[in-house]
This record gives sequence, structure tokens and C-alpha cells, in this order.
Amino acid sequence: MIEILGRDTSLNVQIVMWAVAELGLVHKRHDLGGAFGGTDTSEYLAMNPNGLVPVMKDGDLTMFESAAIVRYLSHKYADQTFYPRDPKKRAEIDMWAEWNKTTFAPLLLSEFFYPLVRYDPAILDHAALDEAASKMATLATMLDDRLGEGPFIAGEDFTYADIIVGTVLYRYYELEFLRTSTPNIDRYYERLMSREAYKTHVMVSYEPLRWKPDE
Ligand SMILES: N[C@@H](CCC(=O)N[C@@H](CS)C(=O)NCC(=O)O)C(=O)O
Repeated sequence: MIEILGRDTSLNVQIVMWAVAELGLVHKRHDLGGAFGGTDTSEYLAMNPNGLVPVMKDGDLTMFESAAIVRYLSHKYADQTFYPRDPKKRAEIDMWAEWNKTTFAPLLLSEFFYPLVRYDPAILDHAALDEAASKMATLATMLDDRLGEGPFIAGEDFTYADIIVGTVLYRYYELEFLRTSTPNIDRYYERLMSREAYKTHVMVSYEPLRWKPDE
């Protein structure tokens, strides 16, 4: 039984939950982090010294970092299609997974998700939002070009890289900002939304995270 520690509203918990569900693994998730707390205890910090979610336990392995967890689970439990063992094949999709984690998702979260959801709307900087929208457009166009080559990041097949790349798209499309035209990402997102595991584990309302005056 795989255990996942982390609240279901966390993007990085969602990455792991979607993977576990796609792979059909028996699992249990525990609410921790955010309003649930529990991530600052010595017991938790011994599992993840960052005090962040998720943590994943599989037998005697305990690990943090959502994308590393997805790679581990895929390597252990998935077939060649979902997690190519061929170094070149995997490198070609892994760079997009890495790019999403280090470039696309951080821009979306820091410049849109936090200002539009987590912070007091009174301090919203519209000029900064416009500037960020132009940077976001450049990145979205790169992903759009890639997805012009096939229905998924790897081409024909759905892989672990789609999980690492695709999770943040729920927020990308739900947040209210001026998105550039990306017909290939639009179609990709439709494909992801048709997957039960995506609907259940990724399309989770982030309203509980919205800034409230008394916070
Ligand atoms: N790079 C880490 C980032 C983990 C992270 O930032 N987690 C956030 C939620 S998405 C967190 O723990 N926030 C504080 C909390 O929920 O208590 C990963 O991908 O797992």
C-alpha cells in the first residue's frame, strides 16, 4: 500500500495522486499541510526536511519531491510506454517534464496563482500581471509547438511526462488572465480532462486556498 501525505488542493500532491491513479496502485492519502498542518513536527521533518507536501511512502522507501516520486513510481510499476527505458526516448520527454517544473509552472504560480488567488486582491499589480502574461505567452507557445507534433508530450503515447506537465494546466486554464492563442495546448487539455484520474485528482477546486480578509 502506497501512502501519500498531503492535502488534495496541493498541485504537487495532485501530480503524485494522478500518477498513482493512472498506474492503478493501491494507495491512501492523508490530509497534511496548509490548514491541516502537521508538516512542522520532527517526525514529518525527518521525512521531508523542507516541511512541504507531498511525502510518499512505498514499503521501506520514504521520499519527497513530486516529480521524483512520479519517476520512481513509473520506473517501478509502469511499462515501457508510460516510462521509456530507452535513454534517448526518455530524455526527449524528460526535458519537457523538467522544463515544466522549473520554468512554466513556477511562472504561473508566482505571477498568477499567488497574486490572483492567495494574496489580497487590493494589492494586485495589474502592470505586473500584464508583463507576466507576455512572458507566459512565450512559454505557452513553446509548449504549443511541441504539442503540434503529437497528441501527447512523447508523441502518440501518454507518459509520466504528461502527468508532470499536465497537472498545472488546470490552474493555467482556470485562472483569469489573458492567455495567448494555443490551439494545440487547448486540445491537449481537452484530452487530459477526458481522463477519469485527471478529473478526480487534478480538477480539484482551489477555492479553499483563496485569500480571506481575516488571514
Ligand atoms: N518541489 C516540491 C514542492 C513542494 C511544495 O511546494 N509543496 C507545497 C504545496 S504545492 C507546500 O507544501 N505548501 C505548504 C503546505 O501545504 O503546507 C515538490 O514538487 O514536491
